[in-house]
Amino acid sequence: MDSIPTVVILLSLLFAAVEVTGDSGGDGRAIELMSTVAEQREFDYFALAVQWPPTYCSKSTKCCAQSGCCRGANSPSEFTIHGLWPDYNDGSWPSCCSGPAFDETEISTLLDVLDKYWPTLSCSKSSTCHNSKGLFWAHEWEKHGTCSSSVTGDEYNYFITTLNLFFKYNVTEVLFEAGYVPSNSEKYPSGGITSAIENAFHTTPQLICLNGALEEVRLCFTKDFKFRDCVADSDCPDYVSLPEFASLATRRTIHIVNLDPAAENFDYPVAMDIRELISLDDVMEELGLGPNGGLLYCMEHLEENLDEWLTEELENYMEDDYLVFDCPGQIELFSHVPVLKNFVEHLQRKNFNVCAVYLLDSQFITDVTKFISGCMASLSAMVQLELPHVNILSKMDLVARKRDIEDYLNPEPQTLLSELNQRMGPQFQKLNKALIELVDQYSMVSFVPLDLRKESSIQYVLSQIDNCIQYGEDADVKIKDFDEGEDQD
Ligand code: U2P
Repeated sequence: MDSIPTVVILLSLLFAAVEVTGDSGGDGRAIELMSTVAEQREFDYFALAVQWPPTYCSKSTKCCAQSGCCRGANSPSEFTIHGLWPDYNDGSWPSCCSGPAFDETEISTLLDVLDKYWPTLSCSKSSTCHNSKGLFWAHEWEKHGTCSSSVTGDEYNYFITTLNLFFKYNVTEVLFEAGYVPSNSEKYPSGGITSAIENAFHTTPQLICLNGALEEVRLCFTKDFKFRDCVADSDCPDYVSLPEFASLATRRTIHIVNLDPAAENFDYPVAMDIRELISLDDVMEELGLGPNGGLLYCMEHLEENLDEWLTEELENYMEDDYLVFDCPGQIELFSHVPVLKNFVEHLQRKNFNVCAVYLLDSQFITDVTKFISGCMASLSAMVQLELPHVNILSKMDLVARKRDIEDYLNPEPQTLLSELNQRMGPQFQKLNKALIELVDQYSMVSFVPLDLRKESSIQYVLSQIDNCIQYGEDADVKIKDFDEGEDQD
């Protein structure tokens, strides 16, 4: 399968790049196609599978709007439903039985509850039994719900039955009360977790683990919803973790590329560095140029060496890599000098998805005139680079009076105009109006605040950039015949 790399460009000036392949983000569940099986023999019992989202989400490296893994501070903090599965006593299960295809309108009254307690955790769309891709709920209904209809009835009843079981047997509550609380440092005995559930429900659960972390608890029921033993054994080691949500920002592999020949120190590793090609100090010394002329000389040298230096360096970053190009802040690079435009085109020719991220220092925004000037600089980069573009108000953690800045996050054009008119002489009124209309037309008056101290803020910024570059939305379909009894994850 061809890889479709992705690039983010951060300006102001940071230039960021992401490279994404057709990898599914480790979510096999969502990318397999299944063939429809018309009739299957009657099942023997039910398994209710509830999953621990932080463990499930530790597999995914991508964010997208639909994924419960990407809700930052609002990410699920308890076990959520994976599915209610009809099973056979021999350890196999029926799937994709004849029955109506998933219809969201059937469960429209349950959507809020399902979104919270049965969230989609993956970014890839789930395979349905009719060789198409859809919601996770569609997958669970068509694969399992259709095979349990002798007991759970139609689609609405399948979902309501599952929700009722989930609420009645609250695995999260049982484990938390027994002291098995989320922790990134503790390990808990699997036997203790099993005992806690046995004490509460008088049944033995099946525990499923991923890399030593508890991923799923399965409770088994007879067809009249009395507890019974599951057929398969737990697959967990003796001691397991129950991890807390880990930041996607820290889990994603990001490579920083320095494009500033005048940069001095970095507190983080730099994967590629223009200074290996050319440095401003050398240019100033050898050619007798000043800092600005020297910088432009360096950038033009970079342009001339795109094929050799950049192409060669980029070869080290193929599979699923996310590159951030940190650009020098000189405005001319984004207004009329074509170096960065050519740089971007080079990346695009190499099949990268590229996005510009414009960072405006929030401390700079002390009044409306500065805000408009920041917008114009960003607009100029937008026009020059012709890229999907995200505007960020950075360093929000350093702003003393947050309320003053918040007014600029999504301001009314009319309010901006009257503030501008108040600050400037009457002869500028026409110009002010034209400026505000321009800024409004280009949707520039919308900044995402970034506060580095807040996980939710970082997650939000990442999700904006991910949407922009379609990071995580390019999973290819692995075509695979559905084999009854085969693991789908
Ligand atoms: O365990 C991996 C996947 O196999 C399916 N499964 C597992 C056990 C069981 O009793 N019944 C069953 O269907 C699940 O597939 P999914 O619903 O995710 O497609 C489970 O994830």
